[in-house]
Amino acid sequence: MHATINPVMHLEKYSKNIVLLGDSAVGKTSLIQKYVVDQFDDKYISTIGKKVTKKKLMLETPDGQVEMKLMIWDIIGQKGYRYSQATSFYNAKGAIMVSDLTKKETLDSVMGYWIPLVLRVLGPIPIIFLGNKADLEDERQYGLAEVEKVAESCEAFGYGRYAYLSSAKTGENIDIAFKKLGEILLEKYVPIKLGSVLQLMDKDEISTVKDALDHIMADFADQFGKMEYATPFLQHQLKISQVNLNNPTRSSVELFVNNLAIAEGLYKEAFRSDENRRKRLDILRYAKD
Ligand code: G3D
Ligand code: MG
Repeated sequence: MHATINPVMHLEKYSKNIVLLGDSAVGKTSLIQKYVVDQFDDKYISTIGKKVTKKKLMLETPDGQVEMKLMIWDIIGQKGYRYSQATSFYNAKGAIMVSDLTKKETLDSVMGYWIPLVLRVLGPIPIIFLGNKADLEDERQYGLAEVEKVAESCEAFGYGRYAYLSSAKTGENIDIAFKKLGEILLEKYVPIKLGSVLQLMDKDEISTVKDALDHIMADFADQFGKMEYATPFLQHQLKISQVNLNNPTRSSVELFVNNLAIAEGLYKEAFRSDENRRKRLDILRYAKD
C-alpha cells in the first residue's frame, strides 16, 4: 500500500470567519477598529483599508478555555454591490449586523436588503444585531425595541435573538457582541480531545466516512507524536483492516478503529486506548454516508 496519509489541519478549526454588514457609514469599520485595538480614530480608519482583521477570543467550555481566532471581514462599498460584497463574506459563519441609531433608514435596509442578501449567499447563520452610535443620544431615531424586533425576525434561524445598542466611540457593548457570536459559533462545534490539546472539530465538516477516517488518523498521529513515525504504523493497521483509502467503507473503518485500540493497548494504559476507541467510533458516527 502506497497511499499517502494526509491528516486534516486541525489548527484551521480554530479560525472562524465572521462579517460585519450594514449600510455605508453606520460604523462597521469603527466597531472593528475599537474592538481590535481599542481606539476610535477617524484618521486610522480611513487608512486601514483592510478587509480582514484577526482577533483572538478566549471562550470558556466545560473542557476548559478555548482560543478562537476570529477573522473579521469588513465589507467595502455600499448597498447595491451585492456581488462584490458577497465575495468578501461567502465564507462567513456568523455576522454582526449594524444599523445607525440616528438614521432609521439603515435599520429598514437591514430588513429589506442585508438579511435577504445573507440568506441568499450564506443561508441561515447566527447574526448579532447592533444599533450603533448609541452615544449620539439626542439624534436617536429609534431604540433597542426596534432593533430587537428585527432580530426577532431571524429567530427562526435557530440561534436565538441578540440585539444590543453599541457605540464605537465609547466601546459600549462591543466586546459583548463579538463574544456572544463567538460563543454561538463554538456551540455549533464539538470539542474533542486530540492528544494533549483541546481542539475543535466541526461536525458539519464530517460528511463522509472518508472525512471521519481523516480525523481518526489525525487524532492517532497527534497522540503518537510525529506523523512521519505514525505513518508506517497507520499503514499497517489500514492494511490489516482492509481499508481502501479511496473509498473507505464504514465497516472497514470500524475494524480499523478497533485494531488501532488493540495496538495502542500495547503501549498505552487500557483505559486510554478504550477511551480513544470510543471517541473515534463517535467521530465515525458523524459521517452521513
Ligand atoms: P462604515 O465602515 O460602516 O462605513 P465607519 O462606517 O466606521 O467608516 O464610520 C462612519 C462614520 O461614523 C465615521 O465618521 C465614524 O467616526 C462615525 N462613527 C462610527 N461609529 C460611531 C459611533 O458609535 N458613535 C459616533 N458618534 N460616531 C461613529 P466620519 O466623520 O469619519 O464620517
Ligand atoms: Mg467601512
